[in-house]
This record gives sequence, C-alpha cells and structure tokens, in this order.
Amino acid sequence: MINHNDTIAAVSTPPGIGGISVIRISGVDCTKILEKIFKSNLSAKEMQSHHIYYGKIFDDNSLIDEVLVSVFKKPNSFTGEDVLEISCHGGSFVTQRVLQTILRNGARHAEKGEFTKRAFLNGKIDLTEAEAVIDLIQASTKHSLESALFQLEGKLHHAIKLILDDISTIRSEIELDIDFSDQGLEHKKYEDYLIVLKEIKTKIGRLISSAQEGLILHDGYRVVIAGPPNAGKSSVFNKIIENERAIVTEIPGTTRDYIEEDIALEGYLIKLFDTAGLRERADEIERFGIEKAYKILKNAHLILWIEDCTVSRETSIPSFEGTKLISVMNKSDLFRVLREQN
Ligand SMILES: Nc1nc2c(ncn2[C@@H]2O[C@H](COP(=O)(O)OP(=O)(O)OP(=O)(O)O)[C@@H](O)[C@H]2O)c(=O)[nH]1
Ligand SMILES: [Mg+2]
Repeated sequence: MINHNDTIAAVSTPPGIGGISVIRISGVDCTKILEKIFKSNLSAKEMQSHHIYYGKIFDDNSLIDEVLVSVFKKPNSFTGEDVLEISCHGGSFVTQRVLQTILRNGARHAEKGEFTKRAFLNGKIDLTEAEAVIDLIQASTKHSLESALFQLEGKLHHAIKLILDDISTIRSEIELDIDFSDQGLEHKKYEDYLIVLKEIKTKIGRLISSAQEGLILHDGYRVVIAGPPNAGKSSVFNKIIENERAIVTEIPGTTRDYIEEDIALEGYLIKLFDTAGLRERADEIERFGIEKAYKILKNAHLILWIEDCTVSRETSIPSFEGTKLISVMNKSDLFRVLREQN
C-alpha cells in the first residue's frame, strides 16, 4: 500500500538531453531534505512559498550542480503538500545524481502518476482532471494529447454537470407537483416533462457516442490483417510497419500466434495486428492461432482482408456488426504473369 505521509521525488521532465531538468519533491520532509543537500544564502526554513532560490546541491561534501529551487508551501501547491521543484542542468547523469542524493536523504521514488494521485486525494483536482493528467503524461500521439487536454479543461466534467443539473431541476418540479397536487396550483403537463426528459436522453446519448470516439483516441484504432493462409498477410504487415517483424515464408500456416504493433498515422494511434491464416483444415497449434484470430477480429474497428488473387476463395469473409472491411487482392504481379502465360 502507498503511504501518503512520506515524501516522494521524481524527475518530471521527459528523459533525454535537454537544457534543464526539473525534479519534483512532495511531502512533509521537503524542508528537512533541502536543509541537508542545498546550500544557499538562506536556510531552507527561511525560504518562502512561491519564491525561487539559487544555490548548490551537495552530496555529502561533493558539489553536484548549481540549481534553482522553486518552493511551494502546503496547501498552495499542485499536490496540496509542501512541494519543491529543483531545476538542474539537463543531461541524465547530473539529473540522476541530484535525484539519488534526494532519495538518499529521505525521499522515496514516486510511482507513476503519484503526484497527481496526491493532488486528487487532497482535493486539488477532480477525478476527471486526475485521469486526464495521467493520460497527458502517457499520451502517445498528437490526437490523444488533444483529447487529454480537452478532458483536462474540465469540458467532460462540465457536460456531466449540466445533465445532472437538468435531471435535478425536473425531479424537483415533479416532486413539487406531487406534493401540491391537491392545492389546485398550475403545473406542467405530462407531455412537457416528456419533452425535457427526451432532451436529457439525447444529451446523454451524445456524450456516450463521444466516449466511443474518446476510447479510439485513447486506446487506438484496431486494424486487423486477416485472410486465408499464404495470402501475403505478414508481408503486408511488415510493409506497413516498415520492419521485418513477422516471419514470411512460402509455407502456408507460418503465422501461428497473432502479432501486434503500434503505429502513428497522422497523429492517430493505430494498433495493427497480423493473424494466423484462416482455414478449415489445420493442425492443433494452428487451430489455437485461428481461434485467437477470430477473437481479435471481433474487436476490430477495421479488417484488412488479404487474399491471393491467383487462387480461388475457400474461406468465407467474416463479418461483424460495426466493423469496417477493406478487401485486398494480393499477388497481382503473379496474376499478370499467369495472364501472359495463357
Ligand atoms: N509474388 C508475390 N509473392 C508474395 C506477395 N506477397 C507475399 N508473397 C509471398 O507469399 C508467401 C507468403 O507470404 P506471407 O506474408 O508469409 O503470407 P501470410 O498470409 O502471412 O501466410 P500465413 O502466415 O502462412 O498465413 C511468401 O513467400 C511471400 O514472399 C506478392 O505480392 N507477390
Ligand atoms: Mg503470416
């Protein structure tokens, strides 16, 4: 279990060679740790919230780096706890040495998303914002990033709140009507309530369909390459990902288990699958692969159905409701050769 009374630290800038790296520390021991490792004009206790201090980080007596420390005292910080942000010189060696010094002097390495979790637990951000910040940290493509930012701005939260307000208003009106029904007061007609309720239902429907789009942005668009054995599925897969990831041979039934690769296409995350060739007669191992292929196909957004155009179709094309399908006739070069021979 995570202990929220301790002090956590982590590098909060992306890895790599940058000009500056920022290490964030949050928790009760911020001042104590700073006293031990940081030398400046003022002592750590004298430093004020929302001020930046120049000084040097020492590990015992050896100088590691000249840094700037931003101080945020609780509750006016991102996590709601005492927070320090140490800007040190970029480059992973120096940054890691500063971080190791902080960890040796009383902090624990933060788990992924733990600063955000603390901010949520201390009431600094709501749950949708917390999820969005974690998505933002992990966003792998431009569109996922935009979707995370959209959520972060609280638009989802706002849309849900408006619907809840509508429901609460109509509920009070109905309750009032019931309570004072015997007093001859004018009240809304049944049909009027129905109109408002239908509007609420439409708004909820719109939110649900936008969630589907959000899911694709978040988890990726699932494109599954399928078709009969030896049609050239793995060749197409390798071509798309520009890597010889899947084994290609002239033996039908080469691909047994499915293979998955993530690619970015115009900012969208695409999850591309290569699957075992589908056929009736198959050995036991191949049959396992075919079963798995059908499971993957059921959850596909798009099926790329690959066939060898020189052989007649034996396997029927699977169809799943809501799944798009593009049929590809492969080995067209062989077809040309055959035509020329005849
Ligand atoms: N001439 C020609 N050969 C191709 C083409 N595409 C694939 N091949 C060959 O067809 C054979 C089968 O290709 P794969 O990509 O392994 O086919 P697959 O559909 O993944 O096969 P399984 O995994 O066994 O189901 C290999 O020898 C490929 O080199 C093509 O467009 N033209
Ligand atoms: Mg294959």
